[in-house]
Amino acid sequence: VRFIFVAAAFLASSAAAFAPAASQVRTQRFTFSENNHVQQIATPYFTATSTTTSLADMLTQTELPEKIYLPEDKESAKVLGGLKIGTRKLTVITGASSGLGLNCAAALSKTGRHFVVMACRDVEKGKAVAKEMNMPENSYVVMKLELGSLQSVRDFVFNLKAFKSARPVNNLICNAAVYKPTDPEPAWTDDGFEQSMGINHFGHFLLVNLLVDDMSKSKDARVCIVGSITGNTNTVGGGLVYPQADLGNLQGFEKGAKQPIAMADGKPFFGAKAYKDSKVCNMMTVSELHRRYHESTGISFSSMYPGCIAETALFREKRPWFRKAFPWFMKYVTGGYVGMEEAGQRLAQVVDDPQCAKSDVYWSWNGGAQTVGRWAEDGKPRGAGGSGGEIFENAQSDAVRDRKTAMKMWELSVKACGMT
Ligand code: NDP
Ligand code: PMR
Repeated sequence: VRFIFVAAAFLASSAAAFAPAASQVRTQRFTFSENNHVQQIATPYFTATSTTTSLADMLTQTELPEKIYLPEDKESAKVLGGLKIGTRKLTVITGASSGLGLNCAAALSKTGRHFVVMACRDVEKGKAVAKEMNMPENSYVVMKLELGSLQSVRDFVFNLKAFKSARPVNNLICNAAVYKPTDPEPAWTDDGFEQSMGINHFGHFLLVNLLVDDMSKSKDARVCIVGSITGNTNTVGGGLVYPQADLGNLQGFEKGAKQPIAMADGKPFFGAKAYKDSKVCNMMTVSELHRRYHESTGISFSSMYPGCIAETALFREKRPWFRKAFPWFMKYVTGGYVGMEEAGQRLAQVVDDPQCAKSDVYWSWNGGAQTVGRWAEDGKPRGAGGSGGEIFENAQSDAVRDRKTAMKMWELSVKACGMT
């Protein structure tokens, strides 16, 4: 796979987008009222006639405002969304401004097979890091998405639809996350969810649901929600290391999952556990999406564990000694360490490789130390995820596969996100 990426990177960088089919391109100018809603639509201000610059060039150079409110009429929507993606797949990835997401976005953009929408909470950071990673121009766009606000999720979907016009989204990767192991008190999202659950689960839950319909129009559409070994209690990392993920009977979700309720099980706030619980919800969402929509839409839903990417900003709250020792421990003791670049390629593989078209799979890689004893009773290999491994269909813990809890989680998440 790495081979393909490298080869495709060459192709992507040499392909000069495409010659413009139409010679005239217009975009619309909008003025915004105080609450950022469109007030007045001015006449087209950008008219270009060109046979030398590609259409894609012109339109990616046109800055997209954070919020675009389009008029109802389809003609204008078509013009603003006129960026030519060509035959490339339209791939949306959240949290593309750092770590796994950024490396995945870079890997995909360099294949020449994907036009990447980098959905970032900090657009300027997204643009800067995309440049640092040498992502080919015209292979991506950075759009605002703050997952800690359901309104921002809705705005993002609105803007994305305007931007891409009628063309369906091919791939959606829900990658963004926060981990708050040292916070003594919970922090809250705009909607009053505890942040780990709000950002990692609820924001993505709404996002996927808002895009399923659109994605059903594309062939070989894939949704991947990033999971983790630490949310699976059938692993050493998730089963032996305190605290374990446990949604209980979802008592906290039943009470609305909002301030002052911090945990899914309704118990007092525990940051490290909140992250692991959110990963369980991520993985359960995948199996419920599969059950509800795979047959009717053809979309493949999957989750994955990239390996322990011990040097990412996910561990920003951890003390300096931990951040130093953790990669070493993962490399030399557990064998579960994987570098950011390789992890990014793994995530990219899940949406790009024909081998990964199957739905309802939890993908993992066999690198590093094998887990042994009761963790491998069914004889299935359970690699710790370290570098150099082969992809395989991993088995999730019974708690993650528990249908009854997954259905309840789904229904309560629908309510919490105001989708009823
Ligand atoms: P990073 O912290 O490097 O990346 C997280 C990304 O999420 C960043 O781009 C961050 O934006 C973004 N993000 C955070 N909060 C929000 C928000 N409110 N709205 C929108 N975007 C937000 O961590 P990783 O790359 O390590 O994590 C990526 C995924 O991989 C996560 O789902 C994590 O659970 C999973 N994972 C990670 C493992 C690891 O060992 N690191 C192991 C297993 C799974 P910004 O750049 O602005 O901070
Ligand atoms: Mg863990 C094969 C053993 C293994 C693997 C694959 C991981 C992955 N971890 C393993 C074992 C251990 N860890 C052991 C034996 C210990 C006790 C020393 C240990 C400790 C530990 C800590 C304190 N591990 C951690 C932490 C974190 O703060 C990380 C975490 O839980 O974040 C939620 C973490 C992780 N260990 C992993 C992975 C992948 C993580 C990080 C992130 C994640 O799940 O997203």
